[in-house]
Amino acid sequence: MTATSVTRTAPAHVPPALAQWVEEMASLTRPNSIVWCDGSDEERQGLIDRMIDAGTLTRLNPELRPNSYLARSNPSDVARVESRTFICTDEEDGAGPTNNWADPASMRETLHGLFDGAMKGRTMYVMPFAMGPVGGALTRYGVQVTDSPYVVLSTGVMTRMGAAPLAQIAAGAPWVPAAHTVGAPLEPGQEDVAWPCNDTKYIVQFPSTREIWSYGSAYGGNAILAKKAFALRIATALGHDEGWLAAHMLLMRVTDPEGRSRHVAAGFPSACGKTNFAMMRPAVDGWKVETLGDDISWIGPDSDGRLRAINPEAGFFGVAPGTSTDTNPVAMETLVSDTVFTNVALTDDGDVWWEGMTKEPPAHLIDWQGNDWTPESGTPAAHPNARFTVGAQHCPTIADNWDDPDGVVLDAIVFGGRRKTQIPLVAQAYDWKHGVLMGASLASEQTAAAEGPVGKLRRDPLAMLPFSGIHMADHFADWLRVGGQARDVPAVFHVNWFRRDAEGNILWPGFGENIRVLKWALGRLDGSATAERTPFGWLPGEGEIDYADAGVSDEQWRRLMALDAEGLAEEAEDMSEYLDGFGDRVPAELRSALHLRQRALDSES
Ligand code: SAT
Ligand code: MN
Repeated sequence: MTATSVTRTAPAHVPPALAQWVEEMASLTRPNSIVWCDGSDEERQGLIDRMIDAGTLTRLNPELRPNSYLARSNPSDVARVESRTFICTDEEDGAGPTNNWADPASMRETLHGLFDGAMKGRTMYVMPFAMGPVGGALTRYGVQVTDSPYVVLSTGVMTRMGAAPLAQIAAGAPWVPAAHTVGAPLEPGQEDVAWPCNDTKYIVQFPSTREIWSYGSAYGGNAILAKKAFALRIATALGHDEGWLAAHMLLMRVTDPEGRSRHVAAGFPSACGKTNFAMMRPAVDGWKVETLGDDISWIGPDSDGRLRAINPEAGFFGVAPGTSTDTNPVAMETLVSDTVFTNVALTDDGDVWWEGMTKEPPAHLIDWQGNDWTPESGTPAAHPNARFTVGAQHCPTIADNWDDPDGVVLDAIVFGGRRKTQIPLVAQAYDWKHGVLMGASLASEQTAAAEGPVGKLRRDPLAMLPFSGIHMADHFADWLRVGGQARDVPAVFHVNWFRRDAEGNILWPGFGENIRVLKWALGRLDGSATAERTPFGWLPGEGEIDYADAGVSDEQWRRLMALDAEGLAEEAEDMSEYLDGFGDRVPAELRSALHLRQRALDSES
């Protein structure tokens, strides 16, 4: 660590406001040097070499897993920390009851104290990035500074990063500043560790000034600020002002045997199989599913008044445990090369392993903390939140229009949760308003793994519980408004792959068989599939879904689709109380859609 002077390598055409912000960040955090990232292969290779030297990355066996690396995080830095995530709206009630609010002025003071000298002994990387195809109408730009080369490598996979977005910013595109440090300054002569971080963590969004500040973590959404912090939290605020929606939704193209393609966005709470659905291999011949995104969609009206969507990201940051050739063969094929794995186990021949990848675990592994592991160890070999980071272009089912700057016209929206009881396999909303109610009512039953009573409903409105940068009720209103102003809205559906019978057996096989549900849903768009009106929504008409071919008996089908008016009425009452918690900002239209459902259920029971 010899260099103590700041090197300035700003490329030509850096706009003054950006140069000034970088200057301010440098004088606050006092790094040894500043590197402007260009997003090139050479830059990436240099970072990788540097991280291998530092012990941050281990090169995997190039014959088994070419161009791929393993990172092991500090055991205290393994996931997003919602308790340390703050939304600093000017008014306290601007953030709403689902967020941690903090006063912007005092938070700024806290952050300035923490960032003061925080990059000493390190390099500050400046990463201009685009969320969405560079130049696209829905695309937005950001610049993150960070002292973590791991975060640079990850951001290079998850976004379009470097020279091209910088050119857009230079041409006047607005940009969101995102300041990140791992909070581990190095004194002269002090040796670095493989995964620097700090026990104190802050992930802070300032929606009105469109700023992000993150301190102390290098893991996932805490540190790759383009992802949840920008593409969902700041983006909900941008969308609120500009008339579009940031959604926690996968995006896919479904093509029927006649060659007709439709685009579908789908939102599910975590642990409901979003990545599996986005990469589905259909069980019905002639149908094709292609992937445009697995996590985030930005949805907005085009000049014709139709709703279009893009995936703002450029890669997948997916949970590894549970991924296998049975559950998600497409993901397994995506990961054969060019992947950064974090907190998975290392095999003796230099490949990766995680729980669920194979039925039999290997006889010996190095676990995610770097210790010897055998099946007798009694601990997970991979951390449950171990991740793979891989570019979208490596996915064998990536759609050829996934990075079309115009995005794709949305034909259908699907919401879903994990529900053992009550909720039928599929239902169609009567209209957009009813569809927004379905999305706002999303909930999943808690599993035994989570704290709290098993089976208790955890509401996760629009699958956005930890991801809205504005008051959730205002976000509901944005959904109603964006759809209400569109000339043509996508049809909205609600699905539940997880219903069980009285004995606890799962009723629907899921995975590739889910195409049967999509087939009916898309048939509704042109009126070729019939439906029956119920208090929950439109249910598939008799014989519309060929469940027998999915191995589902008549009796199982009856249970899958059964509506228990009394149970659903209780559920509606629970939803009504839940909405009370958002106060008088809840849009009247949402209330009226819920009243309509309650009245219909009352007259049934
Ligand atoms: O860590 S991330 O926020 O990127 C992933 C997730 O928790 O969904
Ligand atoms: Mn997600």
